[in-house]
Amino acid sequence: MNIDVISIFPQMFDAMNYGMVKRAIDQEALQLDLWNPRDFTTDVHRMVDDRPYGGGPGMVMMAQPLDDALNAVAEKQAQANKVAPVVFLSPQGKRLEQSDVKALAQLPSLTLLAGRYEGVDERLISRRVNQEVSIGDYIVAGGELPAMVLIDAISRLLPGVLGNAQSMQLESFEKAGLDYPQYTRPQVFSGEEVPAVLLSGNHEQIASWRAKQARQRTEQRRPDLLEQAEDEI
Ligand code: 4FL
Repeated sequence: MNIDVISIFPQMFDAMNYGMVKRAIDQEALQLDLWNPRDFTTDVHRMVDDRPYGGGPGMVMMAQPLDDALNAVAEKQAQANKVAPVVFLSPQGKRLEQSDVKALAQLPSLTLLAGRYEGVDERLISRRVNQEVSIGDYIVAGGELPAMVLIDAISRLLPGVLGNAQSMQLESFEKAGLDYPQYTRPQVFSGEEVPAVLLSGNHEQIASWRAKQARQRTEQRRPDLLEQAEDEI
C-alpha cells in the first residue's frame, strides 16, 4: 500500500521508522511518502497559514499550498495508476473504528492530510477532502499524531506484516471484545503468584479461563463492545 502524507512537520514521521511500521516499510508492504506544504508556497516568507477572516485566535492553514501539494501527490499517484482518496485528520471527523481501519487498509493508495488545531480553510476541505476522520474526542496540537495512529493501525493489517498467530489473535479480539490478562516470568512477583490454571498445562481449561476473564473485563470496562457485538449478530 502507498500512503502519502501532507504535513508541515514531516520530521515527526521519523517516528514511523521503528517497530512494526518500519518492518512494513522494509518488506515493501507499505510505501510512505511525505509532502511539505511549505515547499508549495509562492511568497518569500513561505507562508502556510494566516489569520482567520472574522477574527478570533490562532491561525488558519491557507488553501493554496495544500491545494498545490495535493496536486503534486495526485500527479505522482496517477503515474502509478493509484489515485487515492484524501483523508483529513480532524476532530470534526467520523470517530475511527477498527472496521474503518480495515476498509482503508484494502486501498492501494491513501492520501492523509494533517492540519493544525486552529483549522484549515474550509474551501480546501470542501474541494479536496473525501473523508474526515477523528481518532477520538480530544484535541491535540495537530493532525500528525492522529495520522501516525492511522498509519500504525493500517500497517498491521497489510498482508505479511503480522505473523499468523498474531493475526488470529486480532480476529479473536474483534469477536470477543477486550483481551484476557497476560503473565510472564517470574512465577511470583512482589509476592503475587501467576494464576495456577496458566501453569496447569491443561489447554482447554486455560482457554476457558481466558475467555471468562475477557468477558468479565469487557462487561466491566466496555459494555458497549458487547452490545455492539450483539447488534452484529
Ligand atoms: C485529529 C484530534 C483527529 C483527533 C488537532 C488537530 C485531531 C486534531 N482526531 N486535533 N487535529
